[in-house]
Amino acid sequence: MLSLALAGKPNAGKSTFYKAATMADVDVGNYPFTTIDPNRGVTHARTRCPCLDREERCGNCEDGVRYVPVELLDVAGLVPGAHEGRGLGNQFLDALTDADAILAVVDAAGATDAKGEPVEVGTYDPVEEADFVEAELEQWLAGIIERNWESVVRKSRSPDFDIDEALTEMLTGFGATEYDVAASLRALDYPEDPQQWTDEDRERLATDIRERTKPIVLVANKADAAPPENLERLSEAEKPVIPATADGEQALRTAAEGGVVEYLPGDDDFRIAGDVSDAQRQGLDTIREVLDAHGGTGVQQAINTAVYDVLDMVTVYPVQSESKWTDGTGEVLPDAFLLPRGSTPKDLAYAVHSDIGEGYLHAVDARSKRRIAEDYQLEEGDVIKIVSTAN
Ligand SMILES: Nc1nc2c(ncn2[C@@H]2O[C@H](COP(=O)(O)OP(=O)(O)O)[C@@H](O)[C@H]2O)c(=O)[nH]1
Ligand SMILES: [Mg+2]
Repeated sequence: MLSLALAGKPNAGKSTFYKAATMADVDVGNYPFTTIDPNRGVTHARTRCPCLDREERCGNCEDGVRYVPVELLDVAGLVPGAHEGRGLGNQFLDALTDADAILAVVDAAGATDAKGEPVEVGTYDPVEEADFVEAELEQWLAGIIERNWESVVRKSRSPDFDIDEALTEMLTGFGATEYDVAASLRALDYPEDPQQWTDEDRERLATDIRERTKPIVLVANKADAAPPENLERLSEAEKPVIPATADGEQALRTAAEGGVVEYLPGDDDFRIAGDVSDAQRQGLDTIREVLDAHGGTGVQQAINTAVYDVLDMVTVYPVQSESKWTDGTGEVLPDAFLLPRGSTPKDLAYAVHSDIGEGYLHAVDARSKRRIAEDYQLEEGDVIKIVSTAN
């Protein structure tokens, strides 16, 4: 499953975001290290269900709104100097190696300082930490490369030395593939001989590998309490920035669960459906201000930005019957897979099951009922029947 990790300093609202996005119970509070072990849960990317192109809803969506499972990790708060082992530094950074992308959460209200200690709003500038997560990650990675360089130099004396191989071996723990390393070495100009590499060469490698393997979406949280000026300045960061209210999302999901409001994660509005007290109404009005200003609470938007924009995934629906869009049991559009754009029907076959992939014969587009080419690039919302010797 695709995996996203929440990162940022203590008290930015990571656990609140996690809890809202997964609706699971975790500790939330004003303690720097409330979350000691990485919390793993399931959240969802939101997309348009293909059943909207048919007469009846499939039963696996909310009236055409489809939620596709994505793993979400809530990791311990990061403090400046984490790459040197400060706070729970190394544990934190280790937890991030599993992630395909990072949601870097900042307290846009500026109600907590660089270490995550509560301060008076307006006395700390959150823009200062807009690049904080990648800086820590890159310095950490640069340290790993530095410490392992001796062994690369040693290996380089062997006649069958291959720099791609040596670096892949070193960086695989960080989630870098052979392909990432090759792309990095191509993008940047390096001395042939590892002994000639400078500290700057190693730092550039760390930066480039981080960009490739851990792209970041900045979540400007506590938008409900943030001066608009902070949000504006944060939005100038060189990565996607999503204003959000994690606790607003949590309140809406809780209210929706209790039947108090009609709201689906990612909606740009909600409707009050039950009895609410004056205090509740006031709370809901504050949340609505964020929705009006930013088109949602930002929680779903941040997840979707990571999945569909930054990681550039498409949602594809394998079926067994191209006429009914069902699986073997008659369920309509039972599964949705997230695959990188550019994936082919055979890639989908492998994602369903390695046996199906190995026995792949051809695929049929369930909309046109036509056979599709082996090199066809799957598109968002494709419904595909795979014909394989294994099914
Ligand atoms: N005003 C406001 N407060 C929030 C929001 N999200 C979280 N908080 C509060 O920020 C504090 C820290 O939240 P928590 O999720 O524990 O932060 P973590 O340390 O990053 O996991 C708690 O008091 C939350 O209620 C938000 O969107 N708006
Ligand atoms: Mg926490």
